[in-house]
Amino acid sequence: MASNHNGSLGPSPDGVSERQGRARQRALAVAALDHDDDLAELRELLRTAGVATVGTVVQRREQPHPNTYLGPGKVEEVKALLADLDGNVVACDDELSPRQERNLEKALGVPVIDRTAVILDIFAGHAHTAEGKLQVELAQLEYNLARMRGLWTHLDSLAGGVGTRGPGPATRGPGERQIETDRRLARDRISALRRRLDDVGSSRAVMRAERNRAELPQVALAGYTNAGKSTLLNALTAAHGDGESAAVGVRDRLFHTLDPTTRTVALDGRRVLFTDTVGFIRKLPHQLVDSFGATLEETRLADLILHVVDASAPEDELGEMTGAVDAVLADIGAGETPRLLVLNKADLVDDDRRLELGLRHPDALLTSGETGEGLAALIERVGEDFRRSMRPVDLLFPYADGGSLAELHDVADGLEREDTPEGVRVTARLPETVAARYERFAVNGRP
Ligand SMILES: Nc1nc2c(ncn2[C@@H]2O[C@H](COP(=O)(O)OP(=O)(O)OP(=O)(O)O)[C@@H](O)[C@H]2O)c(=O)[nH]1
Ligand SMILES: [Mg+2]
Repeated sequence: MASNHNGSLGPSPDGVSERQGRARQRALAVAALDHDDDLAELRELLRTAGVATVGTVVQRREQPHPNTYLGPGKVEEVKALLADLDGNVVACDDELSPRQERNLEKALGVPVIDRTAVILDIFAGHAHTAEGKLQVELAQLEYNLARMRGLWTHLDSLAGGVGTRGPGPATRGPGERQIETDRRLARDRISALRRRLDDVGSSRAVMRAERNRAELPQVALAGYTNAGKSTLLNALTAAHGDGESAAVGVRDRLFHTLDPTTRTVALDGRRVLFTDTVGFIRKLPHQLVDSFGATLEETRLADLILHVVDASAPEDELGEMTGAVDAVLADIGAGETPRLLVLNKADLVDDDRRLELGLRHPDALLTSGETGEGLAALIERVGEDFRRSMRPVDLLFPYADGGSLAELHDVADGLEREDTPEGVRVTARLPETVAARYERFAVNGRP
């Protein structure tokens, strides 16, 4: 029987080995890096995409080779290893240029996929809502559009072979016309997708405007994929929610959550909205950041970001993960939003490491979505953050705007009201961001 070359990954519910006995796709994972690495993350990505990893090759070099990603000697080594391990695809840990991809495929004789293609493939498999599917398709099309040159060369040489048309240097072969058609089709589809996403985006904006009218403070759970964001949201809503919402899906696989979910959480008498959304990763494909703009907007517009990280990861990995998340947050325009570091999966951390984490991240909170440890402290801390940002407001609500006043009770501190001929005069303390939303009711132009 064929053996499972999955190494330390072992069988899993997603494991290809379990489903088919032998994986159809058997990848050799390769990387050009300036440091040593066991490519654990790339293997995990491949596993999530349903591809078995039969071996890994890391070449230490400052920069990937411009033509072939790996140097010529390493390419030969990979070729030999593919034969030894019976691999049928090569997966690279970076996004390849179309040229690198083409040259590598030619040299190795097997399909070459890059990190971006693997991530896009996972997203495609995990998208459930109409919006999620549109966003992923857009990202995939943009990725493919840059790569159709490969197809062109291939078709052109094929055409020359069958002799349908003289492939002389001045003539345009059928391959070239084919690629032009493909490109045009892809561009048309891209504009159609953009338009549809704009429509979805504006209905999302309407929903958001409705939420904003409720004036509730908004907290976004952001962080590396698989850090436990959805588990935390479930634990928080179970303990402090309105008791009405279904649990968010949780699984030990990368990018399980793609679509944002918002839940109400009670915070010493006031209500706050928590949103769980798509996770980030190192070298997150820019096509995804672009096409997931509407989804990431939820994070960008939050009053507070809880940056959730898997505290059971070794220190250097933890640093890399938080760095990657900080970079994406800056990228999407959320760099200035107040942020709280949440070290999750505390139940997997021993006493020594707890001490070290406390010293290295004195402002962070240690939580476990699994055992509930630290959740009360987290709620307390979020409340404290909002209270600290509170400022006094002096507002006048015309009688016609009674609704807005009712909602104010949910978020205000020390609210006092007085009926006047012009409307209800209110003094209270409000979180800074919420106060800004009430600007229009300010007395004397001073909220
Ligand atoms: N031991 C332990 N496991 C946890 C904890 N929180 C989450 N997990 C596990 O970690 C895995 C990922 O959890 P999720 O909540 O799906 O993580 P996520 O950040 O939402 O992941 P994506 O949506 O894929 O980005 C699941 O197998 C969870 O059961 C925790 O506090 N302790
Ligand atoms: Mg999730």
